[in-house]
Amino acid sequence: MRAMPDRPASPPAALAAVTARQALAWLHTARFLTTAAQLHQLPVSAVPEIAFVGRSNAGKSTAINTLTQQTQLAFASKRPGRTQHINLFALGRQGVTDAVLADLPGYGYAAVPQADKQRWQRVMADYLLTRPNLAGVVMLCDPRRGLQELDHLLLELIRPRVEQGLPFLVLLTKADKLSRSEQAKALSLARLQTRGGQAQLFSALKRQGVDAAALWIWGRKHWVETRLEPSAASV
Ligand SMILES: Nc1nc2c(ncn2[C@@H]2O[C@H](COP(=O)(O)OP(=O)(O)OP(=O)(O)O)[C@@H](O)[C@H]2O)c(=O)[nH]1
Ligand SMILES: [Mg+2]
Repeated sequence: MRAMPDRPASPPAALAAVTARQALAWLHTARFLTTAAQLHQLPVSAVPEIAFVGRSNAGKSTAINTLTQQTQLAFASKRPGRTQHINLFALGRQGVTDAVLADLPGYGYAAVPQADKQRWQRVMADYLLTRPNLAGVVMLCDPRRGLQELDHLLLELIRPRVEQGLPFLVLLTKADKLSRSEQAKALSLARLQTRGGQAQLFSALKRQGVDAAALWIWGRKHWVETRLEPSAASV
């Protein structure tokens, strides 16, 4: 029988030792990389990419701005449907890109023409199913609305990739608008609905859940490194 490659069973020590402060300092290096209306316009890349998905107005762009501690990196707006392209942001020091954040257009905004909606849903589905360097998906959900039909469709769509190990996190945004007991209820419901998946509360306004989300994103960078380069991780 062939010997199993010598892979670390638990996260490498370097990852365990990282503090939220370090993860946030790394996220602060974010800069605009590119924007694409269609999948084939995205650069081919081996760098781990973490996608932010969710209904229009859920708070994706605001979460990216909060996590990167930049006020206007991603375009956040009171008007739903503002993010209409896939916007990529590069992370890494000294001009070296070691991860990418992807801000995806929100779905479910009623005022968008049906044909545009369908085209976007197709682009997003293709992106989530085929992007080879996808290293994590953060689904943002306003807990006052809860996970809705399109969120469930998206969950079903990516379930096979999640079952194969693609990390997935639900961020319940705008937590500042809920009481403590409403927060607890929303959290347990989201965990139930994602069948025990990872979910946490997040508020850009109160900076709630920011450290944990930053550490989760940092972990995705490492996760791909250890999976793509097991021999490098064991030397
Ligand atoms: N109170 C509160 N409001 C928030 C929070 N996060 C986002 N918002 C508000 O929610 C609205 C929508 O936020 P965006 O970040 O633009 O939402 P989006 O998901 O990127 O929306 P699309 O680009 O349309 O898909 C804005 O008015 C934000 O100020 C939060 O944590 N607390
Ligand atoms: Mg947006």
